[in-house]
Amino acid sequence: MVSYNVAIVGATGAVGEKIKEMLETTSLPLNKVVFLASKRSVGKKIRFKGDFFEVEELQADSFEAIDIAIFSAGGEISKQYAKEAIKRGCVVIDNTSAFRMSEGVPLVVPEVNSEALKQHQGLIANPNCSTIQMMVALEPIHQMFGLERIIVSTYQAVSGAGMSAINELKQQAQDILDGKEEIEATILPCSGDKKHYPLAFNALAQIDVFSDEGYTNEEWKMINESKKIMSDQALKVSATCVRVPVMSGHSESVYIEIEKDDVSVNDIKESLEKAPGVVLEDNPAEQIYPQPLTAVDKTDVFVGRIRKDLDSNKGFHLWVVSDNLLKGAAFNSVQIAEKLHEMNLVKVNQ
Ligand code: NAP
Ligand code: 3JN
Repeated sequence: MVSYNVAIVGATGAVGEKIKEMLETTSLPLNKVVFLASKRSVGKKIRFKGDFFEVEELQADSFEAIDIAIFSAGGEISKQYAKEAIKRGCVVIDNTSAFRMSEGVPLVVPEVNSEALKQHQGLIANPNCSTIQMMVALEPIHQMFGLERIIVSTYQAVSGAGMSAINELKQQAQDILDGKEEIEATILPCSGDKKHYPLAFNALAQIDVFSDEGYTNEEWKMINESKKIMSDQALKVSATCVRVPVMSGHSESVYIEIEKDDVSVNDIKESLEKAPGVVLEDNPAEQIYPQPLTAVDKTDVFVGRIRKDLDSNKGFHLWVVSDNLLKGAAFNSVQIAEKLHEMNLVKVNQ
């Protein structure tokens, strides 16, 4: 029986740690897993399925005899090393934005467009976390009633910005509770930008750097990736992305306009109840609605607060929550690997 050698690139990071966890329970037959990171982490021990493994330094020849490489070490590392991995016969699943919009690179959410995997030429892109959970929630509605417009506002957890941002928020919260007057901010809202603001007890309407038309890069990712995944360049999409002081679990307030007339809230709920990867949590009478604290460590996308718009017959509002490090990144990547295996789309190197 086939079994795969898998490499995690960025194994010591916030996403890499979760990829390791997802590989501990995957249905993918594994021969071995190799943990790669920068020189700084060489020799660090990683516990996997009860055994300890040393982190190795990422190098081009790390990919000799690897079948599947899951990259999560930033776009520059993907641009430098994905081709080295592919040259050595690997299929690369890339968690960064480096190739998401490249022609010929499938951008895949398995519940939505796993058929696109058949087109892969060694590289598959994993979408942005905020896009993934929105696509899982909206695809059943898209299929049943057509979709014309999406207007989304996100409430994104700090874990989406990596380990150093998580540590910064914890320190700020502690310093504020300790009554310190100077609160240090050196990373958020965006590590490469000119100014930094505290996130603790705050909300920052900036994720990634500002770009064209006053939108940030995170907002452009949601706009462009949604159109590519749903194969609909005419889909109207707009986004406002906001960082909130939540550890894990992105929340989204999503407004949609559908194509069909006379669709009820119950019709929308029925389409979601049957949908793969979606859990409906919607009972206002019992105060039941999705929350990041209850979504964390789960691989599903939770949907609630479904309401018809008061002015538009084709407009609906939804509240969509998911664990950004799982369905938004690690789980989606491992699901892609499982699908590639099921569809016989991995070349085995040994
Ligand atoms: P993180 O916690 O800062 O971890 C970064 C990882 O990259 C660490 O393992 C780090 O290794 C490794 N790395 C950095 N420089 C390297 C180098 N020169 N060579 C080899 N490895 C290197 O960041 P994260 O939150 O896990 O995110 C990592 C990347 O994943 C992001 O940059 C982004 O592209 C992607 N991401 C995607 C999503 C999504 O929406 N799908 C969400 C979050 C992140 P050391 O520990 O040795 O430094
Ligand atoms: O901030 C978040 O909640 C998600 C962040 C994702 C991210 C962070 C740094 C670089 C990405 C991404 O996946 O789009 C990237 C990137 O690869 O561009």
